[in-house]
Amino acid sequence: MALEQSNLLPVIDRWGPSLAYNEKPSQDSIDVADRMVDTHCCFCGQQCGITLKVKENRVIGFEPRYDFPFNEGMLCPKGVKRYLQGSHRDRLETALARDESSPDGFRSVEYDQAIEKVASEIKRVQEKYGHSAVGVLSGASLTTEKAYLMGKFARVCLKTPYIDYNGRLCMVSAGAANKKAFGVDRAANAWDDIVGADVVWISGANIAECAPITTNYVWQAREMGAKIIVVDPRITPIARTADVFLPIRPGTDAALFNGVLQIMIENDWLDHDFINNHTVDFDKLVEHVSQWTLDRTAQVCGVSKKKLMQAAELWGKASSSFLLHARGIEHHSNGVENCLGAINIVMASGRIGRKNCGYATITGQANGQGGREHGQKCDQLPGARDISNPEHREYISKIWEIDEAELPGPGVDCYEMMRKIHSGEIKLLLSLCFNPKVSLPDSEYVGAALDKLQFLACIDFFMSETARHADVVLPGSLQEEDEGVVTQIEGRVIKINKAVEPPGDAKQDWKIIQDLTKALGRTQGFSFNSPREIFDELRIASKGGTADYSGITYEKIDAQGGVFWPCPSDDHPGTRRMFEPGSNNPIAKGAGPFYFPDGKARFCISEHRPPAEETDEEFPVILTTGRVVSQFLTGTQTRRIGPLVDQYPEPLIEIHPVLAEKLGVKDGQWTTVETRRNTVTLMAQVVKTIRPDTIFVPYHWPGKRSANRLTISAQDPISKIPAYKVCACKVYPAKEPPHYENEVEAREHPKPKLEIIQM
Ligand SMILES: Nc1nc2c(c(=O)[nH]1)N[C@H]1C(S)=C(S)[C@@H](COP(=O)(O)OP(=O)(O)OC[C@H]3O[C@@H](n4cnc5c(=O)[nH]c(N)nc54)[C@H](O)[C@@H]3O)O[C@H]1N2
Ligand SMILES: Nc1nc2c(c(=O)[nH]1)N[C@H]1C(S)=C(S)[C@@H](COP(=O)(O)OP(=O)(O)OC[C@H]3O[C@@H](n4cnc5c(=O)[nH]c(N)nc54)[C@H](O)[C@@H]3O)O[C@H]1N2
Ligand code: SF4
Ligand SMILES: [Mo]
Repeated sequence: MALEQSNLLPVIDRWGPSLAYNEKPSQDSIDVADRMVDTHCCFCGQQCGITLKVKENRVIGFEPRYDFPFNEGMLCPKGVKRYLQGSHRDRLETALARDESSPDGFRSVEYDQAIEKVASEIKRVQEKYGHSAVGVLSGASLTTEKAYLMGKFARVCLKTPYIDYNGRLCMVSAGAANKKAFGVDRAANAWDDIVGADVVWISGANIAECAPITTNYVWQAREMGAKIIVVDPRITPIARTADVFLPIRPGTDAALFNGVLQIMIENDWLDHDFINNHTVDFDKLVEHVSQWTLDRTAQVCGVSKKKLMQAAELWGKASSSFLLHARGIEHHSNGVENCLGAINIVMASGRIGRKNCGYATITGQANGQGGREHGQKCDQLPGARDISNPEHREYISKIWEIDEAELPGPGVDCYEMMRKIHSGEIKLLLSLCFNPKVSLPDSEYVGAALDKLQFLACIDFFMSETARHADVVLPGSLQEEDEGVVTQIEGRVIKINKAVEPPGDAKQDWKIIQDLTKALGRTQGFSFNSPREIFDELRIASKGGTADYSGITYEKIDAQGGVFWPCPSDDHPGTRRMFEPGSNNPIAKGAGPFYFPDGKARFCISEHRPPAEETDEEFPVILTTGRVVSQFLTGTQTRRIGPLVDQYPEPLIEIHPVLAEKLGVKDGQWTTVETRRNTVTLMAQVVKTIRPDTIFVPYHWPGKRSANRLTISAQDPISKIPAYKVCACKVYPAKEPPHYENEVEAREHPKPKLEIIQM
């Protein structure tokens, strides 16, 4: 697409030349490092190895790190430029308190006073309204130690059931489906099993932009003769090179998988031995999918019968395969069913638990995997234990040295917490590593909830859009300012190493949380002196759970270049491939490889349900949302990194020429998208790489450019994931250009004043 440079002028005028956002850009290029720190990228779940160049207390650059086997030195643009954020002038170096008389709404305050203020508000609210009037939001970009601490902090210190995390918006549909089918939630294989597979199936994952290193594995597989099947409403870069591309109608993946399984059954492309010996309930599924005839599937999914047959035949006849999916099938009001559909075609083929026979969801955030295992989910305790299970409660209560009766029960998902704020049940919120104002659907409702709170405290290193609603903002730590473990996309536990100290009054997040416990006078169980001490407790807490880390140590991670969980004892090397024949686990106890008492996997019916909001005469176009390569999530970090902004400065509306023509929309012109919730006006990008009934808008921007002003808050009933990938909209040429100038942009927030004002 040729976007005229002049169309972008308002953007460039407003933001200035890219490197201007960093304090000493010209200095950086000539500085010589005095230390090199091997660590990992702070952004996506692939967790590429990277070496940071450090001078004094400043990260000044990076070197590729070839010794980490996953990426072998390769990085995407975000990994290359991440080092620029640490010295950004917007970095929060003091605590801030709301001050309406200040031009930017906040003033700097002493850190200790800010902690006292948050603690006194927690006490006040809990004394008046009870413990559960306080809620906690947490994040999967945090290290596992911090995630563990947050779960313990909410339940033991605050005594509230209301904690949930941003992974709720991410991989929970896959997690729930994996637990239903396999009894455990982790990628079944390491990525090297992709290379050598006959067929690679990729559904709803834009790997070139969102998991770029995964592309390399797929290409290596293709070099060795693999056929590639891609299912996506857009011709993504990987789809351009696919052998079979199915341009699916958004929201119909369960139907597609059912249709493929039906073809497999009709042609007997099944592994009967595997089905008979290692699974249950295939019969029920056979009956269910019989309704998914080729005609019906093609009609519901909006793809040709020929392509469906081709995909089913390639998959059905293969002798080895790897199926990958991501949010494209998970961000739906029937996201769990979609994932079950994917798992069903894997299990019917019997191609799991062996070399080059694999299945995985592509995790999202840096610690998307580890962050969903150790108790910051509303219904979970460490080791992927269940907070409603009496034995699990008893075990964790002992470790936390509390009476089991004191341990709160399950809470609610993070969107339900917003509803509870509206209904007045939750009055105070503490948010760490979450930017719900931009990331949750129907964001007007979310903003109104944040403003309704009696008190909001945020811990962040930048002034996020959510933090702008806060009463107190506490300056937290960047990834390179702390150590700890994360679990990357393959289930490999790796070590993040500290490169620099947090600047000014900023502190490691775990220290801030412990300072709060001190100020609350509830320190029992919160006297950790380091992440290592937290990890040592976490190891014991996870012992015997499905996500067993008890045999993992920092030293073992260093020695082995990472340890795959489960790793149940000191002499255990870790588990690279799950579900291998003969493998053992704490639930099956030798009965079989899957995590159920009989050791068998479960076929579960994957029901097709239409999207929560279907198109109609008034809103005839499907809106789907997602990502671009140079921006990350709500953009608080990447919108501050000049070269990444330059790569994709503004959200664009991807629209097919046929639809554009019909609606009078032109390339590079301001275009309005309207849903039942709100409107957004952005520039159109007319491309042939999208279905003509669908538009795509990336969601990394706040305010009036935020895609989440448009999205619907419908959720999957099981996983509670929001349906970001489908809602109904109308699209028309904008009546006038949008006015963004008056909205407070993250990057326009001036550095907090340095003088310390008494609170
Ligand atoms: N550059 C970049 N990389 C990232 C991130 C980022 O923000 N930026 N975020 C990380 C995180 S947290 C995540 S969760 C992952 C997300 O990684 P992905 O899931 O790969 O990314 P998305 O863009 O959300 O959506 C993927 C694809 O789903 C397609 N899609 C939409 N609706 C449907 C549907 O109904 N069915 C099917 N089959 N496909 C559909 C979209 O066209 C899109 O190409 O990326 C991680 N990596
Ligand atoms: N429309 C639409 N909406 C979506 C999606 C979509 O595809 N479409 N995708 C969803 C998905 S998959 C995801 S994962 C969510 C992400 O949604 P969020 O988690 O809300 O997004 P982030 O940008 O990661 O916000 C995290 C905040 O924490 C801060 N932060 C990051 N690391 C740390 C840390 O270590 N310590 C501290 N103290 N702060 C930290 C960042 O500066 C940022 O302000 O968005 C979801 N929203
Ligand atoms: S964002 Fe992901 S793919 Fe890019 S360098 Fe970081 S970890 Fe690697
Ligand atoms: Mo995500």
